[in-house]
Amino acid sequence: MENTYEFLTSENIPGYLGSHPEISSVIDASSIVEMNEVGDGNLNIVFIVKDKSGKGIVLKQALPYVRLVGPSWPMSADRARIEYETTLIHSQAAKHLVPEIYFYDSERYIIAMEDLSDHKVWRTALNQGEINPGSAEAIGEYIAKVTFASSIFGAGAEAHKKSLAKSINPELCLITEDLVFTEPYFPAERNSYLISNEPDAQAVIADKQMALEVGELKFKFMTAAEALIHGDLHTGSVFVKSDPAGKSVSTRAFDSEFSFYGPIAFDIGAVIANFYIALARATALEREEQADFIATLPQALWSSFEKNFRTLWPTRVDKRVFSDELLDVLLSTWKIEALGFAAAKMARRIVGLAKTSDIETLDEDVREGAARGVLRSAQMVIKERHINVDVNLMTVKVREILDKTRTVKGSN
Ligand code: SR1
Ligand code: MG
Repeated sequence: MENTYEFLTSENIPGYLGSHPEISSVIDASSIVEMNEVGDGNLNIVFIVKDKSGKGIVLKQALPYVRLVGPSWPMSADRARIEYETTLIHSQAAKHLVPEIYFYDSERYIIAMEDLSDHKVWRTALNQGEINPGSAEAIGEYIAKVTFASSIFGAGAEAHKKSLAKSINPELCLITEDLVFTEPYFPAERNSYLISNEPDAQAVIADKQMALEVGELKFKFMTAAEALIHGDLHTGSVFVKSDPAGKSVSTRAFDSEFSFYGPIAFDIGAVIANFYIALARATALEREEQADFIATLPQALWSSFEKNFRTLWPTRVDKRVFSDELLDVLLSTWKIEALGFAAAKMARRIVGLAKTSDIETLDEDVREGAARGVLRSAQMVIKERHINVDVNLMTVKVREILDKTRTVKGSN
């Protein structure tokens, strides 16, 4: 049944929208002039649809398989429901930081949502050399608000358990368990990299301390049902809109289909990893001003998360055992975990399946050094996090590695 539903096409979209009168104020289905398939993720079909007055809507449909690989890798389309429900739950805590949802079609696994095409995917903006002050702080606020609200601190024991039961997402969690927490550290069929990076990938596989650290993080990922996290919060899952001076005026986290009850630090680490990957690109391309800016983002993200979580703390459900001292302990623990998750997310994007355009679009000669730098930084961060919990200091060390491993055009 799940595999037999009709997929969206530019032929059937006008009729489909016409059959949903509840969105008649969002878009005029009788005057559709543009339908662009823009799905650049690994899993779904995404159309941006515009009417003749310029009003738009996004239709996102989950396929019954992984788009990146094709029908040979079947995947439950129920992930669309997870994304829909999580976006609604997250919007209760941080409405201005997620897209608006118009409806969910449970028969065809389609989410109709706000057209944010006046925004840019943050990864694209960073790849183009942009500087977007304010977005790291906004994402720190998003993580703090949605995790606090869905945790036992914000939701209370019963609501936490009920929400947890509705949000289990075993298939997509398994992707993360395999691609982030297993395959990069062992010889695996789906791993790939430049031949010149073979020694770097082998060094990761030979790094027994790293494998141990990753094992601990994987256990945490699989068992710590702390809050309803986004689950795949990289810079490709964030939209930014900046004013002409570059200041972010709107930041939205989207694409939460990997959402489940997991460790709060996982989303923080995922974003930090992608800042370090963006830093590797900026370093490789000698974009010094941008690299200086990107280097401020990990701390900006963490500080905003901490500030927002601390602000919410007095509203927690049970103040007897969940004391102010406990909050300090939790924040220290989450910072160390976030750096660990960041390291695992860095390694996976270089060695494992599903890479990032930040690195992949670099010329091979330049890519070699950037990829090496990200891998060596991941090996450093995952171990140093236990003794160096200063995010800025960690970034300085990552930068030193990236500067040292940089390769230039014609170096091979
Ligand atoms: C097969 S899915 C590969 C990756 O794409 C998503 O963005 C997640 O990061 C996943 O690991
Ligand atoms: Mg995605």
